Amino acid sequence: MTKILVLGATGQIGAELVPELRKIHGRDNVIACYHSKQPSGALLDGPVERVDVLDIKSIEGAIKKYDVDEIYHLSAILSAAGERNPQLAWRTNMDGLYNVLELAREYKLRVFWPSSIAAFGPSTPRDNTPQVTVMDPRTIYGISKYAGELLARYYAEKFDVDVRGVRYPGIISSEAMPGGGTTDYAVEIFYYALEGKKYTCYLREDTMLPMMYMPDAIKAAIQLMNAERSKLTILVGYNVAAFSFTPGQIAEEIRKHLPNFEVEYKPDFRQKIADSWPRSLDDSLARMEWGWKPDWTFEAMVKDMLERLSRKLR
Ligand code: AKB
Repeated sequence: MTKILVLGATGQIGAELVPELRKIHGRDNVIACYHSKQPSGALLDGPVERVDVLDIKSIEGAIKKYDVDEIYHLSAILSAAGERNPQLAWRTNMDGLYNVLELAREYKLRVFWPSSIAAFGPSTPRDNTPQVTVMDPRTIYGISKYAGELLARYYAEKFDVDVRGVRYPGIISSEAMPGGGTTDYAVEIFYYALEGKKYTCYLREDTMLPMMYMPDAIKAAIQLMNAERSKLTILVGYNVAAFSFTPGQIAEEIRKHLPNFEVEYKPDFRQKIADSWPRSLDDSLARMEWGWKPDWTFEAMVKDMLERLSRKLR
């Protein structure tokens, strides 16, 4: 029986990862940890705990209380929000990870910790971005993700901590809203379309970014955690890809279902961030080492999002 702590459970990924992990490991074995955002919905169908990732004693308290074996550490301040408060983003993202890794070392815990395409930067090749390439992040979030990859790998090599992770692209989901990311438009746009409102997109119409539907993001985390450790050469920061699209292309795809949907484009500070990220990713290492393969296509994701959200908004 594996006891799992999910830090950042009320965030976009956590809200869907917790129910999935509970299906696998049992309701009472997956503890949904939150900080500022209160848990609701399915998260309340099992244990919940308030944990501050900046307070090592607070995390340690939960580890001892539930006799934890694994941590999924998802708490982070994303790219756009990080630019509004870089000091808080650095502390949350770096000190939070450091605390988790220190406790993993001490209590011999396994850890999943995601990095992001934000770890790349303007001098990284933007198409089919290789696994190993120029790392040149320019946002505080991206800098914390790249530094985090190095720190996590250091803990793996120096202290034999079993820490693993992927570099997520933008994640699209129908359950929790993303918050403070540059790729958030790809979720917001669906709500406007379904409410019959015109959407003003903060990125240019032709801004291509790699994205992924939530079921694949969850599958990547669980599959990587189940992989045989001896087969993993890099442990953290695996590129994982599903599809890439532009705001213009997603608007067009939505219009196949809702023909009157209108979008206008008013790029803001997030354009510069998006322009520094890859357009597509080479995820062949993840495919080779732990069998990664996405299930969802762009077209199927758009159809499913519209169906799910229209039921939710009814
Ligand atoms: C963001 O936009 O900041 C995140 C990410 C790509 O990591 N969704």
